[in-house]
Amino acid sequence: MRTQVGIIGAGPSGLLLSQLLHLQGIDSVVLERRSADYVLGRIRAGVLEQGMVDMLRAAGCSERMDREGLVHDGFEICFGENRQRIDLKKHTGTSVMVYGQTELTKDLMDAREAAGAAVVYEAEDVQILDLDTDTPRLIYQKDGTEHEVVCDYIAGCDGFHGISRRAMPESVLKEHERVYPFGWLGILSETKPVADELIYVNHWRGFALCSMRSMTRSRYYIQCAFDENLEEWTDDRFWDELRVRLPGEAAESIEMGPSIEKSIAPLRSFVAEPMRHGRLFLAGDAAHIVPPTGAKGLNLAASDIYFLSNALTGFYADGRTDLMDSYSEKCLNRIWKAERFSWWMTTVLHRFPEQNSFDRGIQLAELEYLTTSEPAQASFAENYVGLPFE
Ligand code: FAS
Ligand code: PHB
Repeated sequence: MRTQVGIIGAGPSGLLLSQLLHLQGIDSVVLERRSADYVLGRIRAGVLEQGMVDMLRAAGCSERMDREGLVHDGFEICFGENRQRIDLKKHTGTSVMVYGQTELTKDLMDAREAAGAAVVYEAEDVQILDLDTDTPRLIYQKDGTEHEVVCDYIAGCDGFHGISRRAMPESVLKEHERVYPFGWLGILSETKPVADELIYVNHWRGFALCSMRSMTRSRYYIQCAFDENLEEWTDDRFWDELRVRLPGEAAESIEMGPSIEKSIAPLRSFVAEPMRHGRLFLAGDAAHIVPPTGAKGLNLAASDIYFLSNALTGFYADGRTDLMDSYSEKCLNRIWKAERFSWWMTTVLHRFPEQNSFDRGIQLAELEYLTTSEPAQASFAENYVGLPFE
């Protein structure tokens, strides 16, 4: 098979890139090692920055999001007896969209299928070959047969555990990482959300977050040990611990019900540099990971794909290579600012096992300053809604 852009991974990054290239008349093939159902079964992000919303509209995949998504102008931060709303709209003039990653991935899958796109699911043992030539190749196994895709360029959209980052020469690749000593235990339930907006909680027992997917489907998280055993967390135990951590009024009014999904996510900050080597471009989780506290992971994938789709379009439409040359630097400039914000939010809202009384005092001072200073809230808000794609 011959294509212009070979894309590894059919998560949000790979599918969004494929759809945007298609609209510019650029051909791509997407190779995904899992089934479509498996990809859709992963419950992940819930909050979209305006930049991602704009990208989905540009991709022609926003009709259901615009119909079912929830526009949120702010959210609450709670610590001790304090509850403070951060007014995103007032400070930035913009909002965020609550619409699950599962839903937007489904919308992208449907759009690719409607366009007759070459998205190969259950493509096993994908390998990158001849990367240092003008015609790099992807080979993969499917139904017991080896297949080949000859490309001009390869987009590594295969997430943190994918193969594309490992195809970068060790002499070139630099990795930066911080692993946090805790995880997030999350559940999804067909229950009315406890509030109309998100509630982030710093509690002495640990972090908690009240989120949602709709006004009838809630998403809750509590901080847990990084090596927590999911089997030991019955629904009842989860609800009891969540309610201990919530402010009284919320704890009293929360609607509880059976979990329809329950999982533990590890928390890490990670950046791989550079994000381009020759004809290989890394995008999304393949190149960076943030702790989900700041709701940045999926939204960083959006800005990567914005820069990469523009670079590839510039090349095929006008023979430009300057946007390809500046791709990595442009992405990393925005990535590091999101890494900083996500690290800061995680550091301020979570209980660290080794935390001493000074650390706790600093955390409370950070929260006290944020919740009593308008300029501090304005700075926080511009990071939360997403810094510009520039
Ligand atoms: P993805 O990991 O989504 O997709 C990569 C795709 O590549 C996968 O489908 C994978 O199967 C495929 N792949 C991997 N190796 C391959 C190979 N060798 N060959 C072919 N295909 C291969 N972000 C938030 O903003 N908020 C959250 O609450 C949040 N929660 C998260 C919870 C978890 C458990 C995880 C892992 C991430 C979470 N994230 C969250 C971040 C998440 O949303 C990512 O940012 C987002 O999925 C990034 O999308 P992709 O870059 O497409 O990577
Ligand atoms: C979610 O709804 O899954 C969610 C929302 C906000 C976050 C993290 C996760 O910061």
